[in-house]
Amino acid sequence: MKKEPSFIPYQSQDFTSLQSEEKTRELFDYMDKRRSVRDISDKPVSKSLIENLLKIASSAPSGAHKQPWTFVAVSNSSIKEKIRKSAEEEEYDFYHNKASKEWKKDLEPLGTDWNKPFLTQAPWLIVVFRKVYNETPDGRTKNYYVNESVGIACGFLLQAIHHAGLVSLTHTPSPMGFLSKILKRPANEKPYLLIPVGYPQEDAMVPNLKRKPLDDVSVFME
Ligand code: IYR
Repeated sequence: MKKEPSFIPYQSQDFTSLQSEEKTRELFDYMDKRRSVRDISDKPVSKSLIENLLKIASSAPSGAHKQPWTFVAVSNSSIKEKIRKSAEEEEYDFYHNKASKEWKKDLEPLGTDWNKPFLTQAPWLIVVFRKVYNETPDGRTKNYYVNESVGIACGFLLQAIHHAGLVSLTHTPSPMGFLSKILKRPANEKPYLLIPVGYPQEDAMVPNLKRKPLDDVSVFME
């Protein structure tokens, strides 16, 4: 039997256009201060705060509303140690063998290397998995636009982390298969991003980057 869609009224926000402009100017100033931070302090962050962040991430739109993601939040020190050890092995190989000259040159302004102390310093590591399909008691079901959906959810997550006064880093050790093993994830879940979260160290430094002006990233056709 065909399922009838069920609809409810959309709860709109009713701002004037002036209010919207003011709000978006303020939001831009605020979001423009968000930076990827590697100098993360070990100051604790409560589990309930992390739960709120994950609820915000999971409110993201997704293909056919399948919400094809799992967020694994790790505060356990011995698991963080294991993740750091494996990530640093991959990163050592990347910086010494795999990375092309061009790639290493592009990374120079970031000052990165194979050392990843933030993976044990940060109070939480949020490991995002994308669910390529679902395993249900009745068999496999499909997900759609999984990369797009999980990418959007991670964007929501990064904004929420900033909103909470915390910092994060979108870390992508490659390959990331070790995360599935250490975190014992099923075969339908693939690692997507490793996001350490915490307060910034008091003396945290970030690269002096400039963002592209709007003209370089947009085209208007009026
Ligand atoms: N995964 C490595 C290398 C790296 C790659 C890119 I692209 C970056 O923007 C930053 C780092 C690392 O985390 O050091």
